[in-house]
Amino acid sequence: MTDMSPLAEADPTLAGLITKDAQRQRAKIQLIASENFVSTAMMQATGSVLANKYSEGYPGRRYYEGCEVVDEVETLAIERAKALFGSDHANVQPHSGSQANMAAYFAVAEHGDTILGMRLDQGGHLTHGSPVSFSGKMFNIVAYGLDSETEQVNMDEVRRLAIEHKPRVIVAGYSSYSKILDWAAFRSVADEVDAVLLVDIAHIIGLVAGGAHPSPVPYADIVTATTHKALRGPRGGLILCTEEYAKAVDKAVFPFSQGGAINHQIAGKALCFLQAGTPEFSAYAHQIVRNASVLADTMTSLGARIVSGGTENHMFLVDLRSIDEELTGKEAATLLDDMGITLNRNAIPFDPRSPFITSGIRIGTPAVTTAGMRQEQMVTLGTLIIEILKHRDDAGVLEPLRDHVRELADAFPAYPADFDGYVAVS
Ligand code: DSN
Repeated sequence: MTDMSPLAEADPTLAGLITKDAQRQRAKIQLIASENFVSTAMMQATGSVLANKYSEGYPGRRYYEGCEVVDEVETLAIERAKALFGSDHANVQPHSGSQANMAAYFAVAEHGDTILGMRLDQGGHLTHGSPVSFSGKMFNIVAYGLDSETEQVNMDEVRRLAIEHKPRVIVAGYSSYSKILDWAAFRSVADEVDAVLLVDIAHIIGLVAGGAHPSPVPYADIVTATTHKALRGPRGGLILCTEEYAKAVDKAVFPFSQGGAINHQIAGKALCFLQAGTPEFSAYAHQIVRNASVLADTMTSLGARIVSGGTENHMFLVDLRSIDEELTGKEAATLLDDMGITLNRNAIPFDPRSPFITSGIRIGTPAVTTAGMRQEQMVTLGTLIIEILKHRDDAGVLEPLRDHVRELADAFPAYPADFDGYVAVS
């Protein structure tokens, strides 16, 4: 199959690398909370001829001729996004979640305005105000963290900071936090200080779409997201907003922060919004949450401390010091990957170690749920992770555990064994 494909003929080196990564994805258990496995239908949509078309502007208002079909594709994606999430307006052009956040900020704020967001080292995202990101460099950032006792967002603290600093924008959302945020409480604080409420659901968009997590759309002025995480769509971004901010959001995406729309990715977004509206997807989203909960509970029962007291979504952080005071996130993630379980190290709240070393790991269940794993496998997986970490210096214990991990990965493959990693052209 491989040697017949146009890609393998044109560039065997590249084709070989793609196949090598398909094998990596299949051979190891994928627990990175922001990753998933797209369907081959998604690969067809995103690998289509729509990649050839330039279409700066919006449907019906383009700067190029020949946009009549991509207009239909983008309109399809917009209408499906609006229907799926119940929003007034959708912009499906952001190239990524970071681009979506940049456009959302500049739709409602000026360079130098104050933004209140969650600290990166306590669960937020780079674009919520980290000093190394455009957000921290271009805006005056005030950050809220987690309560040191509960390791959860304290709305009294958010309110206190909002009243003191009068931000133009309040950001609710995260990339490593396992509890449900109180959207109504954020709305109330935003109203009190006359701020715009921006909710970043990049991580939980699939859970929201599937009804497995409360939706912020009724409360937020603007919602930003990615389409490639729990939603299982193409790599890209999305902005939803009320009618009031529609024009400003569109202008902030194009021409302010982006050029041409990436039409093959927009086609993929149209497809994923269709798929995410089905009962099957809803069942999938609920299973992601069940799997995360069982995995966290299993690890807790074996002595691990889960940050924030557990999980209510698709992910959680493990405080590795509860397993071994000396164990770092870097060492744990490297060892687990070598053993066949891929995840990432992650700072835990109030982490005494550097962000490069960390005291935690982040675990997420969207990808393993796509691969077909259920609660039974989560119990096995949680036990394997703990056993590996507890016996990290004992090769005699690790070798049989490696075999066990491989058996589990083999029983729930992301893709068929003979899949090249790219769709065939018929
Ligand atoms: N890098 C993503 C994550 O892993 O959470 C967020 O953008």
